[in-house]
Amino acid sequence: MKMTQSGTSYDAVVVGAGFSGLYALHKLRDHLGLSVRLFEKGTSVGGTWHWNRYPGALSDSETYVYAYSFDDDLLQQQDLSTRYATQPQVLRYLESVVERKDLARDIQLDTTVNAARFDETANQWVISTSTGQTVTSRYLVTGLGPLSAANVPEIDGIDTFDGQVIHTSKWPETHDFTGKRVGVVGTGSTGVQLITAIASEVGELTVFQRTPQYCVPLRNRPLEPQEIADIRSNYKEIWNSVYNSGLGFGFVESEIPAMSVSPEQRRAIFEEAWQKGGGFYFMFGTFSDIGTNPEANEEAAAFIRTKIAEIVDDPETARKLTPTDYYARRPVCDSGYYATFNRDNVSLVDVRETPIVKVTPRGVVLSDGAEIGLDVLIFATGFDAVEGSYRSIDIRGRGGVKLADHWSEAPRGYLGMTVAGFPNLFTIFGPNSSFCNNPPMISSQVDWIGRTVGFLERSEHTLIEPTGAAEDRWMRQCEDIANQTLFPKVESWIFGHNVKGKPTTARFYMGGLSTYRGILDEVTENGYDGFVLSS
Ligand code: NA7
Repeated sequence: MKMTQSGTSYDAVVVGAGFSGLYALHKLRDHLGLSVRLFEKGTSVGGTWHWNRYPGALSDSETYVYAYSFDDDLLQQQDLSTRYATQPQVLRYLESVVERKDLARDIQLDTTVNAARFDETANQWVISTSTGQTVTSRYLVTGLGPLSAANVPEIDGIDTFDGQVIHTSKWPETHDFTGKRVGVVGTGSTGVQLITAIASEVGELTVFQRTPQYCVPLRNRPLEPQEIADIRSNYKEIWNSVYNSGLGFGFVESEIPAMSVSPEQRRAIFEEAWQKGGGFYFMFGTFSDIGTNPEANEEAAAFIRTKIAEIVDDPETARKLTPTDYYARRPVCDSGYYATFNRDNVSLVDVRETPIVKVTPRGVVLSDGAEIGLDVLIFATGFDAVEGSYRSIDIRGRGGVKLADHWSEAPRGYLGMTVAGFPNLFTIFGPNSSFCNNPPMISSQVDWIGRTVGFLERSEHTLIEPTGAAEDRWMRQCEDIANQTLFPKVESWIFGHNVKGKPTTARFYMGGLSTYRGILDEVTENGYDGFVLSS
């Protein structure tokens, strides 16, 4: 840090203290010896795991791969007591990283970055914060998270509601739903976790579902001491296989097409996966082509539909819960979701059949005139994904161009981390990053950013930015790969369908983690192919 006439100056400013920002701070400060300031708008570190404190919040990646891989001590210390980690466990893990790596001294909490402008005369970023500070830095690294800007539907009369309104990503410090009439809008990964967790706690629960989901049981459980010992003694092989896989979840991805085996074998493989648990395993560990071949997809979908019919007692409720479209969204994992609807205090409203028309002081009115009395209305309605996190910061690059304008037709970026016209800006998990288990994706990007900044520090160049052509090429590549899958054929946040007015386009690189890492290596080895380096 330097004090200059224009204020405080750092080598790098990092925004966000989640998985991305914490590793970026460590990498830039401790590996490269730079002065770094991290600004975080929350009252504590953790990012997603700070904000999403709703009951039932849990990582769908197995605990041992929902971690940083860069430090053996951190790996050995990680709490592996359960197969999947709950929100408090993940938060504790991130807090322990902050402690062990002595990161807190460079983190400023309760501070929102409002604006960041690239000053072309001084070749630096000028960053202003909610605390009235203006600081400058040579590098700006954003770790805002692809799923952090809440998506709250506009419903007539919502302001008149006498009860409590909550979005799951802004969960209150405390809550007491005992005996209360609670409504939950939304049945994505969040809604499914929340609904299952609170059903036994509330008086009455009404679930407002728009699109039914294919859910596969997670089967969380304590890990046996032997399993923990095996993981701890095999980290090298584990991370090697994670980084050499398509999705980075720690299981072997299937290479067998679903229709290449007999119907009996197929059912047995699905059943085994259903019992083993994990939605990602079910989709990618059973057969190689569930996400790409309509016939294979239908086999998986039909298997799950049969399970719904077996689990749910009331045929009408089962009908409403049963999806008919492709099984091609981010796989939803559950811990007893469908069975929750067998409880006497839980009811399901299909808002495609009977939409919510308004909210009154007493509750929610449906299109058939029915009023559902509520004390609490919870929105599990997801996020303005990827670019949504950037809307609240006024980021301006060369020529004063606003990032929001550069992204008006679609969020654009090269390799998911850099943007044309915005020198030395590194967007961790920015548009068209690799779609896979998040920590290894984030680690791959931060390692690349570290390598790139290290290169700049050693070279005569001071600035790096991608060309517009490289950005276009990357976007086309991401679009082409996505179109080879069934995912764009179904509406979801992955392509921006969930927020009114958002362009629907590829927001992720779906070519697999190992290929993505190979591309990053290649770009570096070819002298930063697609980039302009300048002084
Ligand atoms: P998702 O997966 O976007 O789910 C949001 C849910 O809210 C989904 O069921 C939506 O229905 C529903 N929704 C959204 N807007 C409305 C309105 N206006 N009316 C009724 N229902 C609505 O968000 P999550 O938080 O569950 O998960 C996001 C990711 O976070 C998840 O994939 C993990 O990676 C972590 P729809 O399906 O769009 O019809």
